[in-house]
Formats: sequence, C-alpha cells, structure tokens
Amino acid sequence: MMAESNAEPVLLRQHRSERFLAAVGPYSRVVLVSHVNPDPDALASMLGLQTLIELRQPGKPVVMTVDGMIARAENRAMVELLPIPLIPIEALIIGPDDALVMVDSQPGTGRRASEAVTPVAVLDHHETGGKLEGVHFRDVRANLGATSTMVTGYLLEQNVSVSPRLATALYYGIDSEVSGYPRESGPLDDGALVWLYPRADKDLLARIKNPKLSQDYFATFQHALANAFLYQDVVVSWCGVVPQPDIIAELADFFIRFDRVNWSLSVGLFGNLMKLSIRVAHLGAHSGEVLRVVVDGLGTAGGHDKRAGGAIPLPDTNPETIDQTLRLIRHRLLTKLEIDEQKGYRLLEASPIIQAP
Ligand SMILES: [Mn+2]
Repeated sequence: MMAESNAEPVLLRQHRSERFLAAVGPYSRVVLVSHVNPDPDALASMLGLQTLIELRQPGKPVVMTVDGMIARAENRAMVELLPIPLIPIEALIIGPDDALVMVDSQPGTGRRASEAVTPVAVLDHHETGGKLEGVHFRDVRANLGATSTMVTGYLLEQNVSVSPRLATALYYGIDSEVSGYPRESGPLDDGALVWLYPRADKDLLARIKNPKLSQDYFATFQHALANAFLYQDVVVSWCGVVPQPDIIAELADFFIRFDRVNWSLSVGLFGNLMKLSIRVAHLGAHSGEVLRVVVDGLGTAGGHDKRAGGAIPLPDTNPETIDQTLRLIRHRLLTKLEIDEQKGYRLLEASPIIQAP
C-alpha cells in the first residue's frame, strides 16, 4: 500500500469517519454532490454517507443530488431498484448553513457543472488533483479502487449496521470500478467487497448488472464498429451522436479487449460536447495525463492510470467542426504515443447485409 500523503500523525489517531462527522457537525443540512453523470461508485458513496450522517447526527437532513443525468442502463437500474432518491443539483439553493460534501470527484477538475460553493468535505480516489484549499476535511486516496471502499470503512469504524440495500449499492459501487483488467485496486477494496457481499441482495445485484437495453445502444455499437480505425496498437473509434454519454466509456472498454491493441480511444458527441474515453491495456500508462495533452486548450480531462475521460465543448456541431476536432484529437494522441498517423486502416470492412427473413 502507498503511504499516506498528507496525513499528520496526530490526526491519524482519530478515525477518518470521526473527523468527517465533526466537519459536517456544525451545519444544519448536508448536501451530497458528485461528478457529472454519476456512476455507481458516486451513487453508493452518497447513499453510504447519508446513512452514516442520519444515524450519527439524527434529525439532520441529508440530500443526495444528481449533476447531469443517470446515463448507463445499469446506473438507471441501480437508482430505480434500490431506490436512490436524487435531487437535480440545479434545483437546490446551497446556503451558508449547508455542508457541501463532494464524493468521487474533486473541486476544479472539470468534472462538475458548477463549482460555485467550496465543499466542507471531499472524498475521492482519482489521481486528478483538484483545488482542495479551504476544504476542511479531505480523504483523497488514489491507491484505492473506489470511493465506496472509503465509505464502507467509515461505516465499519462507526459500527453502522448496513442494510441489504446499502450493501448492494456499495458492493456494486466497488465492483463496477475494479472489475476491469488489469485491476486498479488494492487490499482495502477486496476487503470491503468480501465484507459487503454476504450482506448484499444478490437478486437485486443481478438485476442491476443486467438491465434491458434500448435499440440505440446497439446502433451506437454498430456505428463505432464501422468507424473504428487502427494505428499500430491504437484503436480510435468514432461513436457518432450518442444517446447517453457513458456509452463512450463502454465502447472504449469494448475495444481495449481487441488482442492487437494496447490503447483505445472512443469519441462521441452528446449535445455540443465531444466526449472522449481512453483505456490502456497495461498499468503505468498515466492515461489521464495523456488525455490532458490531447485536449489541451480545447476541453478538460482526467482519470486514473489506465482509464480516463474528457470533454470538449464545441462551438457548433457542423460536420466540418466535428471532423476538424476529431482530426486534431487523433493527431495529438498519435503524436504523443509516437505513432505514424499515415499507417492507419479501418478495423472492419463493411459487412454484407442479408435479406430480411
Ligand atoms: Mn469512483
């Protein structure tokens, strides 16, 4: 395990969970926020902290919010089936009596729609360093696979009894973050998974993991497969206009499994945002750094070692604007990876279409 980076020995004698509760203690309400289009780790972390605060500081309202949308079908199933009541962040007025708690994200990383209020507490596991000045409580551990692992630790420290609903959420929050290969996780993540699994509702978990998918999901895969290009061990796929932004990450995950590639970049358009997702087949690639170079001056990016995401706001969505931006992104990525752009070719030939039966 990596050493603690910024912890002072005196503070370590107190549980993190106690320091967290002390930080939100003086406020009359807690507002939990996360990154745009929250993922299962963000959702489960909010649910866990809500349970913790409601038990230890009874009577205090704790609000869970959504910034953007619940995009992936799995995430929608999680929110609907558990359920997780969320309030759109733009519908809230955050005042001086509110403790803003940010999970699975850090201020000033471009992952949120608004940074108007400085959080009282930040819990995160991303390598993308944010602006943490003025943040009273910070628990940032990039050596962990999930924020849900931290929250599970807090619940254990505070002897909170974890319901099947919460255990299911936290288990899926961690599992969905660490199930890729190679794994970006540590013994604490595994310990949390082992502790949560017997407590989780396995039927509910199975329903969350296997939601029904709409036709546009398959159409996006078709588009991305038909518009995937190889440059040595890099595959760049253009997903077109996507029905929801998270599918771009799903396609990057899909293409990185191709046995001839080590880098996968998927790009798609959602509204006027060009969204990018990168995956690397090995650890030590610092893909977040690479993607930041790729979008420099155009947009924002960040993430983990072998997984990263970014977004570029386009002035318009004319085909020429899209085409120029795509070319620039591809050029920058291949230059950074020292790959000859001229040697690219289409991943698949057009497939024959049979007569409808
Ligand atoms: Mn996370």
